[in-house]
Amino acid sequence: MKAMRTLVRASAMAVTAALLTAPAAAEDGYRLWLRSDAPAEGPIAISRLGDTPTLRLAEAELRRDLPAAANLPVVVALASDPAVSALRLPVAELGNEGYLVRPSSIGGRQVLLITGNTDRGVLYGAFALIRHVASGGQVANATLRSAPKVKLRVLNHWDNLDGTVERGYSGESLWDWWKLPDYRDPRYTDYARANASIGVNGTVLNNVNAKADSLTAPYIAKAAALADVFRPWGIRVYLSARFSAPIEIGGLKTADPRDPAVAAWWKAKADEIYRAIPDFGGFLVKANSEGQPGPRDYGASHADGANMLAAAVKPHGGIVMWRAFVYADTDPEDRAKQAYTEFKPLDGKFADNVLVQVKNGAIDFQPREPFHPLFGAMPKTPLMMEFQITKEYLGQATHLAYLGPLFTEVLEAKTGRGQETVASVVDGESENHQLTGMAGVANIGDDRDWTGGTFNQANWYAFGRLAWDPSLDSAAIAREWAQQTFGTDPRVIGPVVDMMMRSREAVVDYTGPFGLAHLMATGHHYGPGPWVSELQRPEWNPVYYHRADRQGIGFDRTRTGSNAVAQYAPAVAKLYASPRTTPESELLWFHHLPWDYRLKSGETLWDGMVRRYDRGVATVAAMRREWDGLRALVDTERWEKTAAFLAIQEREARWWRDASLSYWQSVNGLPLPAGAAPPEHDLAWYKAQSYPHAPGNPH
Ligand code: BDP
Repeated sequence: MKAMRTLVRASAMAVTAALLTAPAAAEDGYRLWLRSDAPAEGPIAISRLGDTPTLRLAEAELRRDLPAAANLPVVVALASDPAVSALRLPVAELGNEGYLVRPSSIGGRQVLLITGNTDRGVLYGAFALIRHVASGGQVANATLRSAPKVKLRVLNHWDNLDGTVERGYSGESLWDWWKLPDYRDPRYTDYARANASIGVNGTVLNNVNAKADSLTAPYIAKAAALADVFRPWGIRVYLSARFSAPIEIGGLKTADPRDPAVAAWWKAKADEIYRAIPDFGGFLVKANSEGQPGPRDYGASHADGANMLAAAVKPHGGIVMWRAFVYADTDPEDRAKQAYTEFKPLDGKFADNVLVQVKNGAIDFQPREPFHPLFGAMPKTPLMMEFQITKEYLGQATHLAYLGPLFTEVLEAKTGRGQETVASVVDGESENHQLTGMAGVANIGDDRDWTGGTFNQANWYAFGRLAWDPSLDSAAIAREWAQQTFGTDPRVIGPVVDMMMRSREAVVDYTGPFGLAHLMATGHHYGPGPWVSELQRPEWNPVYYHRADRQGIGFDRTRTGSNAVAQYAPAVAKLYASPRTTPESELLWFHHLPWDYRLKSGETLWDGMVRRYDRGVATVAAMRREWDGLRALVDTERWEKTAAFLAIQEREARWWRDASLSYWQSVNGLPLPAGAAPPEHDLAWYKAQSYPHAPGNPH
């Protein structure tokens, strides 16, 4: 009996001890990369000079996130504060969003000063210090300075008013339009905080496939409520505008941008929006693309449409982001050429508050695309980069694909005009544009961990960091994200960064190597469908892109084909003109080659393709093993979710490989090279797979 009592007491003590050491809540990913709690031993000395809502947030963030062990008092202050201006620090080059963090002497005391020319700059400085400390740096010797290279750093939410998200794989929309404006979910604040921590300063609330309703008074009031929440975090709201709204909600007979009544309607609409949202950012427009209305419906140009809207927001300081993602069913031209053909002649015709928003590649966010030929081709027009953070074509929510290398590969690409890079076009350096921007199609939803999986958070993070500074290194971003997300233990960080840095290339390998693209299934775009050929518009069919036949595979975009290569500057066009000088990673994007074409490795194209598919699957298997090794070092909930996702990814990588190979074999009749495993099923089986309820599908 006594022994029993002792045992009970002992186990009760064990439970109590466990409770004391366990975190207050399980780590479910909600806190993203901002994982510190208020220091247990009381906050370090933090003082704030000046008082604005944003300065107060900067102070609160430091109190919440800096470790108690920090051994230097911290002062947050505007550079214009007399105590700071007396120091004569080099603050001019910080602009209105940059920050400076450095040990200084204020009022005879040694402190760590966080300053900027605006309170937003100070807030970014506070987050920079938190990032520095969370990735292993010290408070005492922190010396950090940075100013954003890109002015508009904007998320594009493809969120619908009914709560669904087009190409969203993380639950429903974060915006509860129905309960807005009365109920402001605290999550809106957490969203703004996360964005501010990585420098995002704008958000387009609604889908580019827009409904006119979002421009009606009730929805303007709802957007205004969100803008109120976001404002102190330095974030402006923008709206996608449906070009035909004057007809749908304005009672006009036309939306012709040259009609004065249409222009007057938009002007009045802009005035109405600015009364509710004085710092409204402006409009994003998808026009004459995939069934959306636009100026071409009236024989007017994209510049006519953009400039008419630009005039409406101009008196209020607003801008228009006009998308170049256009292609038409009536146009037999290579889809990859159409945006350039349409927009290049308009260079110099856009108003000065218009940015043309260009996707990173000429087709559509594929796992790999050469940079869009418009970059470098419209020197008189600010071109805004559009990346897709949500991984529509890279395995959606469950595949681990860190997009940092995809983003930097495009940004670092040379346009062929001297030393110009895509980044220098986007950040304005190349042509000295002041209005610059980068957009990322958001991967955020109402899932508890925001993005449907821990590693998807890294893509949101990397987008923000690269929008701030497109010259950052993707591995360095992976490392700082991983340290903030999992802690600084090198036994974790090494494998995590390694997995991340291999992941995107693995997706390229198992979905379509050597520059193949657009091979996915129809509608939901989930899984393989290289055989699809019966869709109404030719360029909706994968066969349009790969052009595989008994002799060879690939899209000839040289002079003997569509001549899309001529859209690049001569130095780049020359490289792409020959398969020998085209990077092998982009080979079949530009060339139709025989299956027995000799790769640089000496093997045939076909053997090389099979090897890439196998390499992709093998890399995912290796990533799984690496993650397995971290079981004891990562909190259970996040570890298990990622482990389950990696198992899905490995299965689906095999599916992609096997389905693709069995289809290619049905076309080329070639055997697999020695040692390659035959596909698990026959082609008919792969073709029969159907997923009517896959998420993110537009409806
Ligand atoms: C494609 C998506 C489609 C979007 C379109 C766009 O499949 O849902 O509406 O891009 O960017 O990638 O407008």
